[in-house]
Amino acid sequence: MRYLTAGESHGPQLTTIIEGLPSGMPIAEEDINKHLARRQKGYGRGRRMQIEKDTAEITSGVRHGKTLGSPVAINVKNRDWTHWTHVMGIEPIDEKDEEEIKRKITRPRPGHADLNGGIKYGHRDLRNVLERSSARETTVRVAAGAVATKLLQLLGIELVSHVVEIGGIKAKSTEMTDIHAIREKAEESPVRCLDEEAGIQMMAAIDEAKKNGDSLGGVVEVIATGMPSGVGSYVHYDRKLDAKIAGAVLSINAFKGVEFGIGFEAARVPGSKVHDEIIWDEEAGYSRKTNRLGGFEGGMTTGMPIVVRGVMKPIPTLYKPLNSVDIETKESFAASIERSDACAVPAAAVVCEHAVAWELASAIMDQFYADRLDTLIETINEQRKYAREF
Ligand code: EPS
Repeated sequence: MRYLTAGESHGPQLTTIIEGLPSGMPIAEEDINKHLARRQKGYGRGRRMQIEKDTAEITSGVRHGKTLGSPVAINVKNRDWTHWTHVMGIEPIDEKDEEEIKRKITRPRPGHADLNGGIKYGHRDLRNVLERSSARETTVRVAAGAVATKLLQLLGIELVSHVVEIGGIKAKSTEMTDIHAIREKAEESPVRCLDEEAGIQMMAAIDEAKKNGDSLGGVVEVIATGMPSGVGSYVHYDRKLDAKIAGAVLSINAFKGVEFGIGFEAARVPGSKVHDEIIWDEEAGYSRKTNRLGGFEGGMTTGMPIVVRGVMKPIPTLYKPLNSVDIETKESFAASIERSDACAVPAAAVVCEHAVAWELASAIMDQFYADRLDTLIETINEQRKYAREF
């Protein structure tokens, strides 16, 4: 299974095309829209999110509510486009109008793709870089991930995301194990935090950062339950599923780190406190007494919940100016902005959830390929039975 995304932040629309879905899979625009709405929320978002109301329009690959097996195309309109029709127009413009229409950007923002992207593609108007490098693109990554989520649900696999840290404020580790209860609690919190007390402190920290013209990063966690064991492979580096997930998480805008289970803590404790003892019973088959490795051994799923955390740096678009250099004059200046999100960590948790969902669904399709949903379900159930009795 594969997908592409296209679209600029202030262009007419964003698009994703998904290829490789089985036929006969029920899917509706609402299955996507509910996740797009979750991504738009979160304490600390800026004014752009008041303009947008992200809504998916499926334009191919689905007939009467079910996938056909052909590519599924999904479009999401940018409402903000109406303010940018001239600046972001597709048609060529007269040189004499360039100055007025283009609103050329020659001042790269530190921490963004602006300068490197400009040099790389020869764009002396840095808008040509920032329009695509913008995290607006994560809208359609969530749309593709929402379709993957639907497929996973039909196979008995559920995902949830929550925020474990913002601006150095850490949530207490949760006692909750029921994924539905975790989901409910995360959705109730404006910062998607399961620890109410910490959530309040996170919001105060976001207010403080905003007041100071600053921004905050954090850590998000994604949990996935119900994955069959043995997905991915130890036999070759590029078939290890944890590595693929790590790559997907790091490809989210502003993500700088990733860990599974106890993660970096594994460097600090002996092996007896890292590895999970193996147990077996008739009903569940093989499982582990603990889940410190976060659902992976040897690049393969163990059947235990997958626990992935991603680190997001603070958004680099700051009201508090950082120094940079104008590429036309080579003079230094203090970068200032018109609008930004003081903190997008809660939204990024939803993006991360969908990035992980995509990798899980894609790995399942690679390993248990089926043209039809019904045969896919059968194959996965057989695999679960085989592994239980092995
Ligand atoms: C973003 C800058 C802001 C954010 C945007 C990501 O947009 P604008 O430049 O229009 O003010 O709101 O996020 C989204 C639009 C979104 O949908 O999440 C950036 O530079 O990455």
